[in-house]
Formats: sequence, C-alpha cells, structure tokens
Amino acid sequence: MKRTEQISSILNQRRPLAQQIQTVETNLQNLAATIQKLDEHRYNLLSKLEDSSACGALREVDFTTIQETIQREIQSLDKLKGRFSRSTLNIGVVGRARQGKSRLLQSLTGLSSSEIPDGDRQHCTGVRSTIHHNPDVEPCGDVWFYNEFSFLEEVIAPYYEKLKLGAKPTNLETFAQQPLPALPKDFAGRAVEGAMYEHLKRYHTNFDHYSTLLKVPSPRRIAKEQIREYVAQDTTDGKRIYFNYLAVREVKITCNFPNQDVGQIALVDMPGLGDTGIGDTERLVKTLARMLM
Ligand SMILES: Nc1nc2c(ncn2[C@@H]2O[C@H](COP(=O)(O)OP(=O)(O)OP(=O)(O)O)[C@@H](O)[C@H]2O)c(=O)[nH]1
Ligand SMILES: [Mg+2]
Repeated sequence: MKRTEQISSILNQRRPLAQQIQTVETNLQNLAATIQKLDEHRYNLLSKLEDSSACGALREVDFTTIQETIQREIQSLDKLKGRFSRSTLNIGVVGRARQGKSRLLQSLTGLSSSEIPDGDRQHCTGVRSTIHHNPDVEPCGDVWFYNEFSFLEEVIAPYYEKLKLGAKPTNLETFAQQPLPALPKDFAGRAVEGAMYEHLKRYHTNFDHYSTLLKVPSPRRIAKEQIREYVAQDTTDGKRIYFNYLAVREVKITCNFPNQDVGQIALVDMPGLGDTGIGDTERLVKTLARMLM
C-alpha cells in the first residue's frame, strides 16, 4: 500500500470513533438534564414532606458532585472527539536538546531550516510548532501568544511554586519591575532547581524584548521568513538575539511539503526536554497523547 493510502486508512479508521464519542456525549448530556430535574423534584418534595428523617435522607443525596463528574467527563470526551476528527495524522518528536529532532523532521518532509529551525550551537527550538501541508497557500505561520493572565498563571506561577519564591506576581508590572526573589537556601547547590531559576531569570531579564507581544491578538499571521524569530532561540549563525519565543504559546506553520504523499501528516516540533526547566513531564504526556491519537 502506498504511503498516502496508509495514512488515509488510519484517518478513516479513526473518524467513526469521533461519532461514537458524540453518542456517549449526548447520553451524558441527557443524564445531566435528568439529574437536574430530579434535583428540582427533590426541592419540591422537601417543601411538602414533614417526616424529618426522610427530609434528611433527601438532603444528603449529592447531586452536585455527580453533575461535576459528568461535566468533567464531557470535557475529556470533547478533547478526544477533536483529536479523532482531525484531518491530519500528527507526529511529534520528543527528546533532549540538540539530538536532531528538528533536523529529522526536515528530512521527513523535505522542508528547510526556515520552516523548521535547527541549530548546531545551543538549545534551538523555543516553542512547540505544528507543521501542516497546504499546497494552495503561500507558506506562512500563525502565532498564538500568551496573554497577561495565561503568561502569569501558566508560565511564571509554576516557577514561583516549585522554587518556593513566595507570593506570585499578580500583574506584569510587578513581575517586571520588582527584582526576582532570591532562590531559597534549601535549593542552593541543587542542579535542577538552579537550572529552573536560571530559566525564570531569562523571562525576567529579557522582559522588555517580548512583553509587547503579550498584548497582541492571537493568532498573528507571519511570513515564512519571520518564522525563525518566533520559534527559535537563536539565528541561523547562532546569535542569541531572539526573545519572541518567550511570549509564544504555539505556532502553526503551513507550507507545501515537497513529499506530497505525506501531506496528511502534521508534524509537531518541540523544544528539547530539559530546556524550559519546567513542565517537561506534562509536555511529554501531551505530545505522546497527540502522537497516539
Ligand atoms: N551530521 C548530522 N548532523 C545532524 C543530524 N541530525 C541533526 N544534526 C545536526 O545537529 C544539530 C542539532 O540538531 P537540531 O535538529 O537542531 O536538534 P534538536 O533536537 O531539534 O534541538 P533543540 O531544538 O535544541 O531541542 C544541528 O546542527 C543539526 O543540523 C544527523 O543525522 N547528522
Ligand atoms: Mg529543535
């Protein structure tokens, strides 16, 4: 079987699963509606009943927890449905920094270092990018930035928690203008925490280089020539003058794969593990989930 057919066959096997998930979701929504009615009925009964032990027993039924569980399940199913409905097979590459992940993706697709930056100096890939094939448009990128809230919550707060740095900054000005709290003495000489603290310093020291991007609407469309300055940490000749990546949550790159037969594959390029200092396990799990779907 040709590669195109093999990829299509996997995608076709996956689609009916999205339908099945939809059925389960609808059932759960009906269940939630029925429980809501039961709950209303309970309140009606409570106002009429005089038997105190029966009233007590009725009050004890915990519909709230059941409803919360159902909503959580619906959210998880929604995510799964999204994955099974995709029109591409997503393949991610995970590994430590400078092992050739980006270069491997270049070889697989025939793309160049302008779309998938690689580098022979230090850590190169700065953010996760998903690379899609579309022969009908000019190659370009769509960049999603963190905003003030998500940047503080998802990027900065975990450093403050894991490194026990005290109260987390509640706005960008506080983060930028106040000096970083010192690393607690318990962590002195510890490699992992020390490296994490260096990463946090990178956000703090270079704040002025990327902070305006936290206020621009997402996604921002960029030309192929600009991709590197949003996803990489250095220029092709190794100059570490790029800081945009610190404000970037994700980049979607659309281009024309020279190997058209793998067009229905989307590739996920990731920063090397150990590079961002935090959230590696979480990132790994997310990427594996993408690959398995
Ligand atoms: N000779 C040779 N060089 C390679 C090979 N794979 C990667 N390289 C080079 O090794 C260097 C690092 O490769 P990258 O693809 O940037 O590594 P990475 O794993 O993406 O690194 P990070 O983005 O920092 O995590 C680059 O200069 C690549 O061109 C290979 O198979 N042979
Ligand atoms: Mg890379």
